[in-house]
Amino acid sequence: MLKNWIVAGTIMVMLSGTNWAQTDTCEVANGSFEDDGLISDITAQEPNAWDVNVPSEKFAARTDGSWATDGSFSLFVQSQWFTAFAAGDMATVSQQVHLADVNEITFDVKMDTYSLLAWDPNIATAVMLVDGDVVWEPNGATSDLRGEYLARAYAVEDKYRDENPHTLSVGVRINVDEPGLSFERYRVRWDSIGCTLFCNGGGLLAGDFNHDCYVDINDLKLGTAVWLNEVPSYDRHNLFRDDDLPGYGTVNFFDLAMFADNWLRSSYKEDRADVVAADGHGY
Ligand SMILES: [Ca+2]
Ligand SMILES: [Ca+2]
Repeated sequence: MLKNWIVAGTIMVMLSGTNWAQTDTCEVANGSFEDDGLISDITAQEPNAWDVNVPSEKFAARTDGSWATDGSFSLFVQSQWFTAFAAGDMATVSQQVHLADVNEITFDVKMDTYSLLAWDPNIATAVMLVDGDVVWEPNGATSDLRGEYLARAYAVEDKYRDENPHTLSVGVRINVDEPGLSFERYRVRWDSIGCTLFCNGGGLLAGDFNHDCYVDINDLKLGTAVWLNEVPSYDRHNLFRDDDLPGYGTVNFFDLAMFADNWLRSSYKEDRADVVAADGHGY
């Protein structure tokens, strides 16, 4: 009996020393939209765990098998055509999540148009929101948003990392007033929505480019490899963004200063104090 307790205790110590995700505090229910199979109209039948907010005169949404990165199904949301829109019109699905120890919300998105013409980012976009605020949308520096956005992540900002439930939403948003009739359908597919804990929930530090919970020589090597390069704003090496031009940043001394602030620091939750956290930009 005593021997069993010693074995169990040893395993618990080993587990507590790992930085693997703790699924009990990081969960998006039915984040892969597999629970229900095909739903031809989610305003008539909500996908398990998700609340639907899809104004059906302007949008349509379903779960289907036309594209999936996990399992067989994904969420498909599209704008209606021959319809008038106001800037800010949205179609979303939402659920309550606990983010206290969550560092990233991860997901895959595909965006395309019915006509196969370019997707102008000024007209519409895919959006992820927390508590109604947009926290991720694809980089607007491109003139055509069509494409697959795989293994994307929103780094959860500290303001959401508390004990309160927060509303996570995904969908599509119209960005312009379209008083006449729209002759395009903007189509977004979402799949594999999940979450990640880093460093026992302590989060990643600015400059921890290899995600091992320390800022050290290995990260410096990764940073110097892009030194003075022009990179997209969301690039993880672009730590300081106040000097960015729209859509682009340069990895320079401003970024190095933030990197240096975290030099040789650990971000394990138990070690964490007065550190500079990676900010909320996705990558
Ligand atoms: Ca799926
Ligand atoms: Ca590191």
